[in-house]
Amino acid sequence: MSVAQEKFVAISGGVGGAKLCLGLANVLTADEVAFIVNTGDDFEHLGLHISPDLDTLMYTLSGLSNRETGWGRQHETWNFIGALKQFGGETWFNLGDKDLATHISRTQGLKAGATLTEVTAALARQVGIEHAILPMSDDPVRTVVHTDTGSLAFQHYFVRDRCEPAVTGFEFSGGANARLTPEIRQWIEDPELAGVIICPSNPFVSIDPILAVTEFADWLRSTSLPVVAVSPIVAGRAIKGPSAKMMEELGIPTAADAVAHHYRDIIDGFVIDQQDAGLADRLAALGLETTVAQTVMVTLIDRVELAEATVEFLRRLRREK
Ligand code: FO1
Repeated sequence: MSVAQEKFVAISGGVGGAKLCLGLANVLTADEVAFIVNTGDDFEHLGLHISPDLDTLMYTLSGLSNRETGWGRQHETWNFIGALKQFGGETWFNLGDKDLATHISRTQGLKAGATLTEVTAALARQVGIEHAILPMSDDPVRTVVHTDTGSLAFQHYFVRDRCEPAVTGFEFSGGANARLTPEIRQWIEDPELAGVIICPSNPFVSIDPILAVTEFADWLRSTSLPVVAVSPIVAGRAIKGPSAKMMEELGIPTAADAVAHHYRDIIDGFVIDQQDAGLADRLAALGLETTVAQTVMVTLIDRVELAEATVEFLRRLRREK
């Protein structure tokens, strides 16, 4: 008889989300938490299938990540991209020599007929990760960024054009037909599942693509389990990345409660930073439970403590349901 366990799933994309996932991986075992990750940033580049958010989480959980950028590997060298430049190749997307091995291994696995979930599991295992890193779907979903100067593939917007164009909207092509994977289904149908965490990722280009997988969004909206989100906005600013800039361009107030409003039909609770404690009343008006924590994660302890506070919040909501 297995000891009755509580299991959780966390949905994440980008560098900010990966920080909380690292905290959760330090608080919960591989049987207790799984990470459902955005693949809307994926693209074919130089003949390789590149999955940036899967790699950011893999490198973060394994301790291999570049601490300054949050993406790519530490102790990286750039001989390949330097040589490619000499041949006039595309060098706007910086591929480090060690990082290249990840993309080549993934591309070979996919070409051999493995699913993105299977390839990701093999790579993660080979760098010593026990927790499940689950792509949101094995079917392609691609984030398209609509801007005042036209539509852009995500990496063209984010890296090549450095998030400069003003966004007018987003599209997640393939989302409607993208199926949930058996691996995710196993976690969300597990009777021991106790709650869902939306990590402090960019709501528009890291979380919304995951919600574009219709089967998953339908389950999130219908589950009686508590769902909480951790605000990616603190005191009107994004910790990292273009979340606040996008909100301004979309005419949305750059405030934590505006993010809660964005998630209003799927969340029961919202985690805000101490600096935003004054927003608790506005969140209550949205019908949301709120908990105040330090959501700015600088150290590993910050990551662990935010993870603990978030899990405790879910437990409280579960008891109150
Ligand atoms: N982000 C950049 O801003 N510049 C880059 O040159 C870059 C290269 C890169 C290579 C591999 C990888 O996995 C991620 C990379 N990223 C880069 C981050 C990438 O754009 C991600 O999509 C963002 O982290 C947003 O999720």
